[in-house]
Amino acid sequence: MYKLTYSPASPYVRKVRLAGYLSGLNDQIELLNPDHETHIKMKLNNPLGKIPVLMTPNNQYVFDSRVIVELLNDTSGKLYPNDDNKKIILTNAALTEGLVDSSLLYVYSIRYAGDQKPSEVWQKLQLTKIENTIVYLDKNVSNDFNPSKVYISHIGLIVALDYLNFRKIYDWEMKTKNLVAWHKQVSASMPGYKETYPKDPS
Ligand SMILES: N[C@@H](CCC(=O)N[C@@H](CS)C(=O)NCC(=O)O)C(=O)O
Repeated sequence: MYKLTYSPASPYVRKVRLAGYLSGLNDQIELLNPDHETHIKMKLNNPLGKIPVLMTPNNQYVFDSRVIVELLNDTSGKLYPNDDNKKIILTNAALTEGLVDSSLLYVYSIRYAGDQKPSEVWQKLQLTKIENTIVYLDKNVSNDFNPSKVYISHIGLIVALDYLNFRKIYDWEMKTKNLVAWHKQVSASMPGYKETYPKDPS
């Protein structure tokens, strides 16, 4: 069995879980809650103190989420093709990762402001990156979605869009007809979509 540090709200953990579903490896991934002794040990193995960390069946620790995705792809070959499209798909996935990074930096600007007011300059910087990326994606998202060709770039975008809604950071659905249609279609055919939808820890 693989072991994965779990949090129901983490977009990076969700990405790995969806990659597990798409790889057909979900049944082999045990989710460990934050208070689980092994979760704590695994997290300590990443000096950055971040999740996700994956423990392989031969007890190797792997992070971050991008490397875990690579590992799952090495095992399944299902997350990106090994041809000329690989770089395009990984570049698209990197863009969605940046969307999540900016979203999390926005959330942390509030969470870790202590008794200070969050920096408006910082928040505006992140919101501008988010807005520019959403406008770009609405223009460039493909309208001829093929359900048999779901890759890590699709997972990344679904995770990023749902996280924006979950944390109410930016209303991306307001002016993006293409992206809204894309989300509807892709989420309906993505294995594990509902099971992994973000929620606050209970
Ligand atoms: N680049 C990392 C980012 C992981 C990350 O930032 N995870 C968040 C949870 S969603 C975290 O652990 N935050 C705690 C911290 O930054 O100290 C990845 O792709 O795994």
